[in-house]
Amino acid sequence: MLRSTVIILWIVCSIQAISLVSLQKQSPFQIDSESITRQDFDIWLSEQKDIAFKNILKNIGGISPSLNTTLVPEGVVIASPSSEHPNYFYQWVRDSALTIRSLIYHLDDSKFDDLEISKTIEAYIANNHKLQRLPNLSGSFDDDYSGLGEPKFHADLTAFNEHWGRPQRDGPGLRASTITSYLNVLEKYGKNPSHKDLSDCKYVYSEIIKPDLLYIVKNWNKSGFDLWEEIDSNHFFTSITSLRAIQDGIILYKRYDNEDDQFFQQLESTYTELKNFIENDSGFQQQHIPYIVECPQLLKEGKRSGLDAATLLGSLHSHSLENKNLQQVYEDIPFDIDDSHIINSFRAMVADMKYRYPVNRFRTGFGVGLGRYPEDIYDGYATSEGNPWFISTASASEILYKIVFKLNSNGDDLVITKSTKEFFSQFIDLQDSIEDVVIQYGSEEYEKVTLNLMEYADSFLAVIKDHVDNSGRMSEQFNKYDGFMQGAEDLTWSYSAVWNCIRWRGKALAIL
Ligand SMILES: *[C@@H]1O[C@H](CO)[C@@H](O)[C@H](O)[C@H]1NC(C)=O
Ligand SMILES: *[C@@H]1O[C@H](CO)[C@@H](O)[C@H](O)[C@H]1NC(C)=O
Ligand SMILES: *[C@@H]1O[C@H](CO)[C@@H](O)[C@H](O)[C@H]1NC(C)=O
Ligand SMILES: CC(=O)N[C@H]1CO[C@H](CO)[C@@H](O)[C@@H]1O
Repeated sequence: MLRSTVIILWIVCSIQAISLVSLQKQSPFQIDSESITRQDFDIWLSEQKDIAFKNILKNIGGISPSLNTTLVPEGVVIASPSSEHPNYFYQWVRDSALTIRSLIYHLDDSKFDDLEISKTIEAYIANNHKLQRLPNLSGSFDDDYSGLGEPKFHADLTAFNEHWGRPQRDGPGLRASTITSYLNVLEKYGKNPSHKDLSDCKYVYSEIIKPDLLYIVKNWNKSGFDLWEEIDSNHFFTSITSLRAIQDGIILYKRYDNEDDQFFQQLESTYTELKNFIENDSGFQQQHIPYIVECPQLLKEGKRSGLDAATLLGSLHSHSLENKNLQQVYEDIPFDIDDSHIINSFRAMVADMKYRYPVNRFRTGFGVGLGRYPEDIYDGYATSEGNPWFISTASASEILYKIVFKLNSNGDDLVITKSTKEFFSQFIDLQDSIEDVVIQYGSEEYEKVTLNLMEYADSFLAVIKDHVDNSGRMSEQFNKYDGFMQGAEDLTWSYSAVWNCIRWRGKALAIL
């Protein structure tokens, strides 16, 4: 933890007359000397980006210096090396797909000049061909692809046959979109897969991506467990990431297939129906609620507000600003990062969690640590009280960097409407105008909003800086009272989310 946070803690402890002994409590990973440079934000960012990437690789079989490939074969992404209290030593379809995306971005950034990484990605793809076909408690491959809804497997590529929240229907779409991104990168650099089990791109499409798409076609309107594995219902994250996968499928079909008319029609009608579901029938959008309701059933039952970091993650992972072409491909998918519902989900999360989590109270006016959802009671080991998470905090920050990037790279005017006014009034004086305000691209005001947004985004990364340990390591959560990390150590997804965020900061800065 950063010294200033320690000082704040000191004040809190003094006020509450708590023994200063509590300040001696060490983060489980604390080492003797400070090895990261917290006092200089820019230096910290570049160190932390590097540390995050190295720690992603440490959790992937084959490329990891510390994992035994008998237990964790090449290309297998474990969620965390923690095998007890809690046991996250498994491969989740979702966590793996999202983590591999970071590797794909890195590979593209390197102009496909990192063969160890492409080898790892291809091993991941080949493993998933096996996982798809493993009979499991969600079902099997032959039985209508129902086994593709299985959320997690043992690290050694065998089925996990114990009680769990299953099926989780986001897995097939996330995996299909991740592998699509890899095929796109191969195309871009004129490459072919080199893994012995992946003969060519068309094979990857028809044997691995297509079954996942068929799963979505058959199951998109059924209930399933959410990304937090708790609630069997309809979920925004699942629906929006599945819609992206179907869009990916439509493009891949034209590139590699063109023979299976019936399948193409299924993709097109699923796209239309799922989009209509998301926009109209699901209840994700409701008339008097400015934010996305992640799980409408829970709102209806009076159990939750609907606010959830899953909404921010869903928006981020169903769109792309990697290049103009991809931006266009996903343009028709609703709820991009600059949509008023996403912006208001962000705003409402901040408004809630700023006071919900005591560690945030001293950060008045700036970024705060964000958790999963206000009603959360999972503390990383069992149920007690929810805490801020690295994934949520980094994703919020990434959204802000992407808003800046999208506006400035397109040279768009910033149009502030009634529904985004409250958010943008933090960055520019909007007086009491009731009409839409248009801030012209290139104007002085535009630059001011841009810089203020960047500063605001940075202030969320600064929260992360204050809560990582002295080696830049990250667990799942940080305690809402004392700020020390807890939950699964070295959570792969934490590293991936923070790496993505720092990468987007760089991309936004580069175009300003
Ligand atoms: C890897 O694990 C296997 C199975 O437990 C064991 O037999 C082998 O010795 C281990 N290899 C190394 C290098 O530790
Ligand atoms: C899901 O879609 C199928 C096919 O269109 C339809 O038969 C079924 O009634 C739908 N189920 C729900 C719960 O909407
Ligand atoms: C949602 O409903 C509106 C109003 O009925 C309609 O115009 C729109 O096309 C629908 N969206 C989709 C994706 O069908
Ligand atoms: C429906 C189905 O095929 N279920 C199988 C899931 O996997 C377990 C063990 O791997 C089998 O026992 C089930 O029959």
